Amino acid sequence: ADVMVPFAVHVDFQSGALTPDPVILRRSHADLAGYFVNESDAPGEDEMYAVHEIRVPATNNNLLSSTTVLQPGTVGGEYFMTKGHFHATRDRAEIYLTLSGQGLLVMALEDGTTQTKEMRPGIVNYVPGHWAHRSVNTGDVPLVFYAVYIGDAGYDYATIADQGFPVIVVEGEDGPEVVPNPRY
Ligand code: M6P
Ligand code: ZN
Repeated sequence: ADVMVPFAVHVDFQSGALTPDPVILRRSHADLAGYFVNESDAPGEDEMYAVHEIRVPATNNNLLSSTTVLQPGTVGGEYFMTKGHFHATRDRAEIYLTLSGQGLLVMALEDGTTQTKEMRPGIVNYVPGHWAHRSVNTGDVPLVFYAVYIGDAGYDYATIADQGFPVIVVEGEDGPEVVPNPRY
C-alpha cells in the first residue's frame, strides 16, 4: 500500500487561507441560483463562498479537510448559505470547527427530520452520517470554518438542489429565524 509522507498546513483563522497550495473552489451568487426562496435580485458573479481544500486522495483511508469562507449578506431575506449536500456514501460523518464569524448549521435527514446548531469560534459540530448539511452566515463578517470528512464521502447535491432543506434561515426583527421552507 502507498504510505504518504506527513505534512503540515497553516490555517489563518480570520481569512480561512491555507498555506501552501490548496485547491480552491469558488461559488458565486449565480452558482447558487435557484437555492433561495425569493430571488428577485439578478444573481451576479460576486463570490458567496470559497472552499480551500487540503490536497489528499479522496479514498476511505484518508481524511479530506477544507476551510470554507462564507460571506455575509442576504438574498430575499435569507442569509447567504452553502448549497448543502448529502454524502454520496450516505453514512459518512463530518466534523466542523468554526474559526471566525457566526452562523447556523442546518442538518436534515431524508425523511425531513431537521436539526439546527449554532456555529461560533471554538464550537465543534459533529455531523453524523445520513444528515445533509448546510452552513448559514447569520453575522455581518465572513463565517470561516474548518471541515474534516472521510475521503470517500462524495457529494450528492441533487436532492437539496431539487427541494431544499425543510427549513430556511431568514433575517427577523430580532435576528435570525429558522422557519419552514415553503417549497419543501
Ligand atoms: C464544507 C465541507 C465541504 C463543502 C463545503 C461547502 O467545507 O462540507 O465538503 O464542499 O463546506 O459546502 P457545499 O459543498 O455544500 O457547497
Ligand atoms: Zn459534507
